[in-house]
Amino acid sequence: MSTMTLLRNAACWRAKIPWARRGYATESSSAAVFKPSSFGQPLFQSHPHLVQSTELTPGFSAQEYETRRRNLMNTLPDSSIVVSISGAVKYMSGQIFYKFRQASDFWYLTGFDEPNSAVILEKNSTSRGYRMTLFSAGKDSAKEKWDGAKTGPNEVATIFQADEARSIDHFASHLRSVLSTCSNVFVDVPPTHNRKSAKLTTKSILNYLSPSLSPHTEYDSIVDALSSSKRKPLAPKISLLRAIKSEAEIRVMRQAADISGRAHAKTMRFARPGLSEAALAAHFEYLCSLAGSQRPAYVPVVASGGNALIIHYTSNNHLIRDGEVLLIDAGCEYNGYASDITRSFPASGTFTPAQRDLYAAVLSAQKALIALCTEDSGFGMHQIHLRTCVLLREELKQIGMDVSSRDIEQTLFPHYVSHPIGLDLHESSHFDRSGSLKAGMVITIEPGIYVPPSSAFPKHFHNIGIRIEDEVLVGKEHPVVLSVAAPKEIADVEGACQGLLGLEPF
Ligand SMILES: [Mn+2]
Repeated sequence: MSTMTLLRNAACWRAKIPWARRGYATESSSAAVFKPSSFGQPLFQSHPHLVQSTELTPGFSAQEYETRRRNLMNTLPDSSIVVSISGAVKYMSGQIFYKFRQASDFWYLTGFDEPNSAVILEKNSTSRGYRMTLFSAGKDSAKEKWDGAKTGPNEVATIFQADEARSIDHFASHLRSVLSTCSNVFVDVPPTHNRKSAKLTTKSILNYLSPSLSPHTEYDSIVDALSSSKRKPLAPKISLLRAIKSEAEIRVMRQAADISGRAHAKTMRFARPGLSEAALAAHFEYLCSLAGSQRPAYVPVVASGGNALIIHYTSNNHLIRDGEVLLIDAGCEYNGYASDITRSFPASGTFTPAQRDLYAAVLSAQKALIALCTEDSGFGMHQIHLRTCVLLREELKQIGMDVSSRDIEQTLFPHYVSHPIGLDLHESSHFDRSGSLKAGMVITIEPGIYVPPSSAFPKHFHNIGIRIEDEVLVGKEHPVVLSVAAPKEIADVEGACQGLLGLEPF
């Protein structure tokens, strides 16, 4: 069946059926879909249960990607080109590969979900403002028999709105040809390279893409060209755009937070003494996958009792005991976007008085901090962090724990209170922590208190770790908590643990 026939048939069927539910849809809409797909990623034509007719990738129109590229090119001087490289398939061991995940910046600019790809954007004076060339693996029937289809060059150009789609084999020569005509090349080290130690060279980029990409002499000449003062880092430019979320991004981030928040509530219900922390992690990830999440956004922390004092506790292999607090820091990735939520709850369903006091202290501080997440507050992330230390100290004093600022910063609350979140869990290392918050940013607010078994602190608080983390959309006047589906007030947390919230099964 030709692609055009396929497109027509899919569109025809689409008009006759009720709108498919997102995520784990089971409707008969799939009857119109030809299997296996002839595309390298879900598209409306191949996966109408995931992608709407107006969308390029789930949740996002082709226009959204065009706007991102335009906004980027508008920030660059004349005679600039942008080179962005796809992610690579990574290997667990030998030939055993991990599930592929696209590089975030490349995904942000293109919506193209195949490895072994690259895009070059050349700023020019056309009405579009730039010329886009998308390079990809293309069709290879022998390979596709093993790995599944890749999108063909004609479809790549049309669907992803490139001026030209070419084989990745032509990337080096094309790059070389455009280098001579431009004054600035915005390009980054591939994400698989260590940013601190790796020297930025085109050679590493090309090797990363494919060792057999082009003759060695061509590598060298491109490396020489890019070693000049022409070369500029691309990531800081894209990071400025990614910091402010569009309406579509906010919608998808809210869905991601909803999936994770509901999974937190149900995992509270599922938890009980005697289970392994691993069972809770499995339960959480299962619920997220079932709701349509593609992967966890990070390795979850499921820490019972004193394990919660380890900030990045991910062994998740102890048994849960009666009377402990459980700390779960977990979130899914949904349609490209991370979610990040932490909840602390009683393993047996009811907090002890000491646990309740400590929880209430952290909760009170957390809510006061969320109220500062507005543009009008004039606060920046770093000021919010400083405020956290003051608030936590005040709250602890009220529950009989008189500690110094030094105790707070070095022992009881040793991590930062916030990070931006979006396509990446920690959205950008280029984020200005001292700059004031702007409407449209999404950041986490995650104060915590972790009390070691030290005589410096009251014995009844020993080995309790509490962290409460929400995702907050910064508004001009009001903050919006995206992660509201996860119970947070003490009555709601205990209610969820005891099965009193009336949660639907999935
Ligand atoms: Mn976080």
